[in-house]
Amino acid sequence: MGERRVALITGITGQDGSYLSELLLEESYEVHGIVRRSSTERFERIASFKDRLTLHQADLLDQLSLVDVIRQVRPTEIYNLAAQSFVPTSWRQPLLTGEFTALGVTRVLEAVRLVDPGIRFYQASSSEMFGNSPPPQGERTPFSPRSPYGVAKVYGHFITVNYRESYGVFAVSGILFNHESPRRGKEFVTRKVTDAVARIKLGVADELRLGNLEARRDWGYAPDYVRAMWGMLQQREPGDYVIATGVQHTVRQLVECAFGVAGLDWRRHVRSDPSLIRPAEVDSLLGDPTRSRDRLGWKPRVGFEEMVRLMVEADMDRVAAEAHAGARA
Ligand code: F7E
Repeated sequence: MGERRVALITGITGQDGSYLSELLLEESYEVHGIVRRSSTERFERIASFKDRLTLHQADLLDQLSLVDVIRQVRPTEIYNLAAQSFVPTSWRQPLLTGEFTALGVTRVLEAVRLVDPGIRFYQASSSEMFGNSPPPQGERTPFSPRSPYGVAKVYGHFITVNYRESYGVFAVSGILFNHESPRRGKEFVTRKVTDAVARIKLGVADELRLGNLEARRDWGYAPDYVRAMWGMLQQREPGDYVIATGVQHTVRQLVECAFGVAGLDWRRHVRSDPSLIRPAEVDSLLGDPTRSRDRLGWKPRVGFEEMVRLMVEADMDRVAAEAHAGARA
């Protein structure tokens, strides 16, 4: 019998949770996930392998529910990926964002401390914490968040570091820059653009409304990034790591690239919409992945252009299938 490898993932139905589950199943883990009860359940990202997972109802807002699940599952690793993760929503619901994205981390860590401080803990931290700090941003760059989401993530980061220092928990904070895929939610700019390109190309839409085209981001491919999460928990010592490609593009370049894949001229379709401009913007994110390369041996495999092409193609296939199903109905 090998060593027991049991993972518990919060946010398992999200983009990263779904890719991480697949990776851990390949690595022969027993994979458990926490899902919030909801009258409209959304399992499409994990549907094709849901029978290989064990899902538990619990909530980051409910301390005892977390203690109960951790007692029952007795995981060896916990990945805290659940959060209110859409930046614009954090201005509309700053308190709820703080409850999930900030205090939720403490609730999971408290449950770990109570049930078994030997559980290894991964916290999904974010490049949004750097905010206004000039690029390139690395592990030593000061935080200067620009949204209630960014502020909440800074809390999550420091409470993770604090449980490591106070209680000796193997707790790590992965500071991940933007990471995208065909499973990305359609509210985020990459997927919003690739979905619109597919719909415009297939004649079911004509226009795409966007906010700030000059913002710069370091966009990577989500399946590459979940490998780094796992790698952080396999180290001898806990630590914090920036995960990024080290390459930056503007939103405008993203738009050009995605429309280009479909042979479309973006200027004929993209309109600017002032209501999509944020109250405070993060202008320029560019990560320095030196530490993760040197210590984790981590490198991204899929670059920006290839990722955008994969996303446009996946959306074209999906929109075409939907149109076909609609025509038959
Ligand atoms: O925006 C600009 C927008 O919403 C990227 C989350 O995963 O990554 C993500 O946060 C940029 C911003 O991601 C639209 O102003 C222009 O400058 O795709 P986004 P984000 O805010 O960078 C970090 C690492 C996280 O942790 C977050 O959870 O694109 N932009 N026009 C637009 N953005 C959106 N969403 N929609 C637009 O129409």
